[in-house]
Amino acid sequence: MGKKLVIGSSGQIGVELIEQLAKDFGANQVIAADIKPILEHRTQGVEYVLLDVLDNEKLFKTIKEHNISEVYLLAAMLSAVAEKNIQMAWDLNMKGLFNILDLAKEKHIEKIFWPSSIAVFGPTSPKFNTPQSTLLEPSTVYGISKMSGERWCEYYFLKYGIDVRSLRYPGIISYKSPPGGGTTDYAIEIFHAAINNGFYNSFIAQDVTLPMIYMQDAIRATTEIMQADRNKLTINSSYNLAAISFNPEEIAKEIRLLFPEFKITYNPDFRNKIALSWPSIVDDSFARNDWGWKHDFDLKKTTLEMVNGITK
Ligand code: AKB
Repeated sequence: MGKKLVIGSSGQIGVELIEQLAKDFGANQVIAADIKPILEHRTQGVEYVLLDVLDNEKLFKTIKEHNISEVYLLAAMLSAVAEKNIQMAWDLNMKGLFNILDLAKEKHIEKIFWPSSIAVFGPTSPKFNTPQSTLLEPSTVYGISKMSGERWCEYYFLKYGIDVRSLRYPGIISYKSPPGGGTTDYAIEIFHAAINNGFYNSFIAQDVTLPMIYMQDAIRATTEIMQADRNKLTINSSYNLAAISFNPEEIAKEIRLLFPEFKITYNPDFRNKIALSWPSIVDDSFARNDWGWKHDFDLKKTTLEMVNGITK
C-alpha cells in the first residue's frame, strides 16, 4: 500500500482532508500538493509538493518519488469563477482528471477520489428529492465539466477497471479555509459578515433553497466512500450526497438566535441564476444504502460550529 496524494491541498476541502488523513493513517503516509504553498502550521507534519495537476511530467515524478497509490484530486475551478474563465475552467477540470485517470490506467495509481457536485444537475432536473439518475442538462461551465467528468470516471471503471470513487458534493460550509469562488459561498460569507459587521448583503435571493453540508460531514463522507467495500458500490459515476437544505432567509433566522441584531438584505447577481438551476433537496438514498452514509450536522449544529470556529 503506497501513500496518499491530495492535489489541491491548500483549498477549502484540501486543508481539512489532509488533517483527517494524517490523523487516520499517519502524517508520513500523506503528501499535500498544490500550486499555492500550504501554510506551515496547516500541514500537520505532512510533506508538501508544489504541483500543477496539468504538468504531467512533474505529476508522474511526484507519484513515483513518493510511492503514491491513492490520489484525491481536489484541484478544480468552481461555478462562479468558471463562468468568467470558461476555457481555463474546462482545461483544469477536465485535463486534470484525464491526467490522473490515465496514470491509473497505466497502473501507476490504484485508487482515485474525484469530487463531483450538485452542479451536474440543471434546470430540467427535478428540484426536490433529485434522484441519483435523472436528466443531467447543466447550464454552467462547471456543471458541464463535472457531468462530463462523471461520464469519464464511469467509462474508465467499466473499460479499464479503474477504482475511482466520487461524491456529488452539496455546498460545503466551513471556517478553517476560505471557499474558492462557488455559488454556495454565500452560506459561509454570511457567518463572517454576521460576526464582523452584523449585516450581510446576499447575492442569493431569500427563498432560493440549496443543498449544503458541514465540512466535518463532507470529510467523513469522503473517507467513508474511500474505505467502503468496492463490491458494495453500485454507482460507478458519482453518488448523490445530502445533509441539509436551506435558503438565505432560514439561515439568517438561525443566526439571529445568536445575534438578534443581525440584518440581511438581498441583491441577487449572476450567481442567483446558477443557484436557481440547481436542486433544492437531493435524494441520496444510494449513498445511505450502499455504504451507510448518514449526516450528523443539522442547520443548528452547523451554525453553532461556524460561529464558535470563526470567533475563536
Ligand atoms: C459551487 O458553488 O460551485 C460549489 C459546488 C456546489 O460544487 N460549492
